[in-house]
Amino acid sequence: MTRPTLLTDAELEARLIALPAWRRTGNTITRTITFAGFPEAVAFVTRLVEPAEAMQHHPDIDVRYNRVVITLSTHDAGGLTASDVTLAARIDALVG
Ligand code: H2B
Repeated sequence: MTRPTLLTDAELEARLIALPAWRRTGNTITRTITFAGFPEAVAFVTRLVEPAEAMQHHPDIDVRYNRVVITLSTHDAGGLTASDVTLAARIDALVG
C-alpha cells in the first residue's frame, strides 16, 4: 500500500476554512459535539460507522455523557491528509 500524502500547513489552513467547527491540534483535527443526552450521543457515533467504513478511514472517538469528541488523523501517515478533511466534511453533513 502506498503511504498517504500529508497535507502541507498551507493546504491544511486553506481546507480548514471550509470546516470552521474543527480545530487543529498538531497532527490532528478535532470537533466536539454536544447532544441532549447519552443515548443521542451514542446514536450519533453509530452514524459515523457508514462513512468511516466506506472510506476505510476511522475517527478516534471520546464519548462522555452527552458530549462526543471526534479526533481525525491519518495514522498510517503520521499526520493529516486529504482523507481527514473529507471525513470531517462528511461528519459535518451528519451533524446538519
Ligand atoms: N483510519 C485512520 N484514521 N487512519 C489510518 O491511517 C487508517 C484508518 N488506516 N483506518 C486504515 C484503516 C488502514 O489501516 C486500513 C488497512 O485501510
